[in-house]
Amino acid sequence: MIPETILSSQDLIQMEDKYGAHNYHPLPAVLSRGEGVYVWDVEGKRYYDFLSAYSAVNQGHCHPRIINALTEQAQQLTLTSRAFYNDMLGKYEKYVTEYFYYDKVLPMNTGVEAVETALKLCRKWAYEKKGVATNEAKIIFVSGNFHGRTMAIISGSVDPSSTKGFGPYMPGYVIIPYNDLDALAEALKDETVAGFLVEPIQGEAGVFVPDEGYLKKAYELCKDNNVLFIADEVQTGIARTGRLLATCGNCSCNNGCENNPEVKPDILILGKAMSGGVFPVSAVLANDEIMMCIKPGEHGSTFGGNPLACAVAMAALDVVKDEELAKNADKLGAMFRSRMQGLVDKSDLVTLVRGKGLLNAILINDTEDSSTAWDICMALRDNGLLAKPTHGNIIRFAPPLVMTEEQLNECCDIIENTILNFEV
Ligand code: IF1
Repeated sequence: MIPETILSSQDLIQMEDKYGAHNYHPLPAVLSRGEGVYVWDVEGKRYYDFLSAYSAVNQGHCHPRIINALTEQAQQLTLTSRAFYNDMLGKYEKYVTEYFYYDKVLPMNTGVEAVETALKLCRKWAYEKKGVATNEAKIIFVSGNFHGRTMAIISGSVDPSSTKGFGPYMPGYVIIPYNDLDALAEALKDETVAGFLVEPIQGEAGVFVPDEGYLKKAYELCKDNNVLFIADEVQTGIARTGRLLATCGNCSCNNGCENNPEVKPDILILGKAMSGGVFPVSAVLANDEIMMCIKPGEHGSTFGGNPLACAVAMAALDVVKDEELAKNADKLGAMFRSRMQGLVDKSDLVTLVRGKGLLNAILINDTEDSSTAWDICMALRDNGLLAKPTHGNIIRFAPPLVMTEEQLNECCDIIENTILNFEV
């Protein structure tokens, strides 16, 4: 064992570089502690976290209620597998289905597993209920999507960094442009189409918000054609965009919009903040007509729905409601975009701000292959705020939703000062 005390940030970065696969390119900040909206590096420097582990830490780092649920349950029972019953799963299933207004849940661990699960469920439904001929079912993806990194999921991606060198790909997909209802209507003419998979806001694409009404109309088109509308809310869900789900109506009632949902996905996919970033917890929700198409032995996971995950997820979702995080994200998001709009007016470097709730991005006035956005993120880091560029010239801003107005204003000051003092 190497004694912990002698390892600097530089040592730890070198260690990862030497012993870990090079499948990421992290910003050089080596974090060792987190609390609420803050993280600290190994040298003790404090930062505002504006990534929130890609929206997994909506409830803030190490939320005491969630950590308490974790440690209490960890001393009782952590895993039984689904070969036996346990005293947490049923309680969690009741809790989560009532929370999101679905008949049933299928618990998984990571986001991509939940997306795979949703696609399997959709295919099964196509053969059992819609009457699609064996092995003929198709699923519509949209370009610019990000749903994870397994072989089945990258097969629906158009991003070369996701796909190149990993073929052959899974058949049975149709890829159409995002935010294009005509293309969807056209693709839906094929009667073997079983499902339409979509992110309500595209995260990886650089926080791309579709036109007002796109989701609702897309949903109606799916209904007209007996096609399942599958929402990947792994990133947009759990209050991130200023409502519990991004598919909810245009309000911040924080109660699941059971009365008047803008769109009620036939299959809802959740992950990330289901656990407040404590533990991998994902879920697929659907009503009986769809979910009951999967029978015992046809799908599962050793860790899916384990007692620890159940305890953590219930605490994490309690926090979202009790602390009214959707409302806070809605209010702070509007403040953030208005401050950033001010920056767009003042600086030639920032051309646009977009987003919803606390899922936002700014566009940097430079080419995709320039290092400007990265360099700005390095300067932000030096000034105590962590964010990451995407697509070279976009910076995503997604702080924990437990932020206060005062903290948000301080963060906007940091971003403003950094950018106004930045020299290309
Ligand atoms: C990484 C982005 C975020 C997702 C949606 C499923 C998954 C994700 C809508 C899979 C994952 C991540 C993972 C991440 C980068 C990232 C991301 F930049 F690609 F767009 F969040 F902003 N559906 N998103 O966004 O979930 O299996 O990872 O739990 O590090 O690759 P997972």
